[in-house]
This record gives sequence, structure tokens and C-alpha cells, in this order.
Amino acid sequence: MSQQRTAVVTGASSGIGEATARTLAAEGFRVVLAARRLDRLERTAAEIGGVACACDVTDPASVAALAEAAGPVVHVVVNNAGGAFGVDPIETADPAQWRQMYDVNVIGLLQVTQALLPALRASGDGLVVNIGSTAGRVAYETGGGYTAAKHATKVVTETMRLELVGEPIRISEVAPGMVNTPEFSLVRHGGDQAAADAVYAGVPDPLVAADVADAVAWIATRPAHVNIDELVIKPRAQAAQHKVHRTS
Ligand code: 8X3
Repeated sequence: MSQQRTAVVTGASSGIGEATARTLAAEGFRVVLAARRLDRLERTAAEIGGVACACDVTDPASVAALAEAAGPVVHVVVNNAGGAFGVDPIETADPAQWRQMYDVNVIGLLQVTQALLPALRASGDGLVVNIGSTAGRVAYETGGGYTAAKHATKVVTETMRLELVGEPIRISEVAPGMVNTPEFSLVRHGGDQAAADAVYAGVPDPLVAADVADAVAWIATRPAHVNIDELVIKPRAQAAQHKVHRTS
């Protein structure tokens, strides 16, 4: 029997990360779930037979501990930890929130990838999937800090692919549009539930976390010579960032 493949998923305590951990486990991976909230990770890990690892991707020591927990051979790394903080226009945006967004969406991805590259190489068939966003494709009002960070995610993904060509490591980006997860919009709006809910109001069937997880799992189950560079995924009701069908 061939050896079980290992996948590391960051931001796995909820939303797209948790769904991805579940889907990859269902595909037969040994999944290492990383996030700051260990209690939530442990619950999911117990359900899917995975490993929970408390990890703040912005903290190098914490990322080193994740690499240790993952072990010497890792086949898939899903850099999902990220988020949007604040909805202020450029004129009044808080630089601290912009730094926080760059830190988690870009530096975190860098540090996790750096720490796990030796193990990805050792697998002989490694894959990095960076979770970007349609916010990494266009600009929109009051999203400047987040769109800047997600454009960076896209470009860093492309740079990784250039620098690692010739190695047994594939590099992909999955860029979702509207995904209705319990936390993303709420965090972005500073805990204002009404404002968070308004984003999806009247939109028939926004994506759910499992839809994105499905895309990641599809990429992770292609043959080793097939690199899916990028996959943009939106609900049918979203033709473009600003063109969203609403029934009310
Ligand atoms: C989230 C998608 O539309 O809020 O990454 O920018 S959007």
C-alpha cells in the first residue's frame, strides 16, 4: 500500500480552512490543521483523524513548531490563513489594520511556505495552494488594504512558481469571490453582524466553504505533472466583483 500523503492547512479552525481539512481528509490525506484556536482545531481533528497544531502564521517560532508537527515529508500545503480587517476608504484607513492584513495574508504565507519547503521537496510531489481572492484581481472602494494584500498573494504565488520551476513542487492559487462563511465578513466589519450580513443580502446561493474546499481538493488530486496555476471561483450570481445579482 502506498504511504498516506500529508496535507497542512492553515486557518483550519473555521470557514474555508476547516472545510478544506475535512475534504482533504475524505480524500485520504493525513491532515495537519493549523490555526490559533486550538480547541476548535482539536474538535475537527478528532472528527477527521487529523493532527491539531496551534499556530499563528505571523509568528516565526509558531510556524517552526508547525513544521515540526507536520514532519519531514509533506505533500500539500494550503496557505489559507488570512482575512480582511476594516472597511474604511483610503483617506481614513487605519495603517495598523493594513499592516495586519499584509502580515497575515502575505508574510504568513511566506513563513509557512519557507518552513515547509524542505518537507515538500522530500515528498517528491509537493503542492502549495495559496488561497487568494477575487480581491486580488480588481480594486474596489473601501477594500484598499485587503485588495492590496490579495494582489500580493497572487504575485507571490507567481514568484514561487518561477523560482521553484524544475523542482517537484506545484504552485497554485485558488481565488474565491463571494463565500458566505460565518466569520470573514463579521471580522472585516469589526463584529457588526448587520453590516456583515448585508454583504450577502438577497444574493441567491453565495459560495460556501465546501465549494472552495472542493476546488482545492480537485487541484490536489490532479496527476503530478498537472499544475493548475490559478482557479477563480465565484457564485453564479456574481458575474464580476461589482456585478452581483440580488433578489431583494
Ligand atoms: C473575499 C472576496 O469579494 O470580499 O476574499 O473581496 S471579496
